[in-house]
Amino acid sequence: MHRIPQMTVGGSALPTTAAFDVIDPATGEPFAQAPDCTPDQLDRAMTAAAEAFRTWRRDDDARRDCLRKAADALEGAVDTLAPLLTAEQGKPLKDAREEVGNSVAWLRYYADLDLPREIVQDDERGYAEVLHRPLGVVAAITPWNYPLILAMWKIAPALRAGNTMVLKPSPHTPLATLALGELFQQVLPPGVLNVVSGRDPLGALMTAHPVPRKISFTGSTATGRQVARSAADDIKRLTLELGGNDPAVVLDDADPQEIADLLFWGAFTNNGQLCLAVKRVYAPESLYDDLVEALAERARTVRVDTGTAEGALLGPLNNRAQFDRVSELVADALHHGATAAAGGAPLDRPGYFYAPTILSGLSDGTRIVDEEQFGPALPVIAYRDLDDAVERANSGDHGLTASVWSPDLDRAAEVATRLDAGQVAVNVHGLGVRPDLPFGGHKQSGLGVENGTWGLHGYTDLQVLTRLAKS
Ligand code: TXE
Repeated sequence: MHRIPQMTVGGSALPTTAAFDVIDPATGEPFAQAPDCTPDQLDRAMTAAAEAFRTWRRDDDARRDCLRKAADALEGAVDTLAPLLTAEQGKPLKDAREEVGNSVAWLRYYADLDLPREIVQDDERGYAEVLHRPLGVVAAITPWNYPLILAMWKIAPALRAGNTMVLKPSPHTPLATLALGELFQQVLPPGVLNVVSGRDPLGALMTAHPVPRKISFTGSTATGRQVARSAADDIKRLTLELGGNDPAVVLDDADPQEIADLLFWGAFTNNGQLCLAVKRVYAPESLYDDLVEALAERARTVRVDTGTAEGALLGPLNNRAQFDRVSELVADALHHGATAAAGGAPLDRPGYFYAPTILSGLSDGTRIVDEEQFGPALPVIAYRDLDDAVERANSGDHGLTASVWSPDLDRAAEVATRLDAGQVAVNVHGLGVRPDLPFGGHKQSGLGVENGTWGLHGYTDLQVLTRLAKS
């Protein structure tokens, strides 16, 4: 067993009074423990954050400075954080290192971001300015697919805007986030970032708690609904980043071999455990067999192994429930007449390993097409009429990201903007995930956006300052 990392409250470690097991997804066995936060300990974290807010809100330059120091500290800790992330999440070590690197980039982006004053009037009649005021304590709740970067999408803008935070990672992946809290004890004033861990009921306690003025949540649509209900009681501000069932629409002039690599990785990055992964492909009948085979060839040859194995490109799924869900959705598709052009079953080894799977011969109305699979199984659906494909791509309750694939860039862009999603892309999927662009879902994929100035403003309330001119 690894050392139990501590929760961070008020700038120091909070002694662990109860703990729960953390499972290694590559073996299915417990390999560490994490603290199980009690309601009393959560109160202490909220109080510490509320007290820190009094001074943290005042000095923007000091906040920028702290974020820069945090970025340096994080960059220096990649050799300890990345292996922890791989151990608890399952992803290959190089991907874990990249996640730490991206988290550093997000911190630096927000530290360097210039926020111009918004002066609407300044003349002989008077003065009017729109200010962005920090909210107070933010309760941040994150999932298990990208524990560090998704936490940083919240930490960096919320803190830069002058808020303080109580952060809770998923019980499946608490360790790297707890370690981040320990690391930042050295660079942030006490109480600015508090990190607690616990099972799912801790999330509900946080959203119902009277202290936070905002909840920032990334996770499933079902839990997002509960979070929104809970926030309604005292009108907490809310950002929800929920799931997606993202379509890729291939046009009839595309070359299957040309697009196969980027399309494959658009779907299988992080083993498909990515809100913005391609979750279904619509391909014209004329290209269908060639595209299925090009994708299947990549699925058959990609190296799946433990995250620490040299050359592994995909690891195991993160947890038993997700493994069971992917297994069930693929079995359901096969039962209803689909063909597995690649994969189609778990790998015969301990842990939550699943063979990268390409499914053909299925259509809308099959569960794996209509629901978010969040795993390494991609359905490819044939279409005859493009308008019909666009309509099917737009069906369902999600609208996170989408892509269109064609050498005719204007035609592809025209089709892309007919897709109902927060980000659309041409000949690539997910290119718009950057610190300086807004990321958020249409329909039930979310509420509000993260990243860029738009995301930062989500951690503020507007305040209008007016005065009459001197007479
Ligand atoms: O998510 P949950 P789960 C999707 C994906 C997956 C499904 C379930 O389809 O199959 O969600 O995953 C905390 N109040 N995504 O069950 O429950 C929980 O402790 C407040 C998409 O792991 O949404 C964790 O920290 N918080 C997603 C966080 O919510 C609560 C990424 C997410 O857990 C809570 C992950 C409650 N009542 C899964 N119950 C994406 N958008 O990328 C739980 N939590």
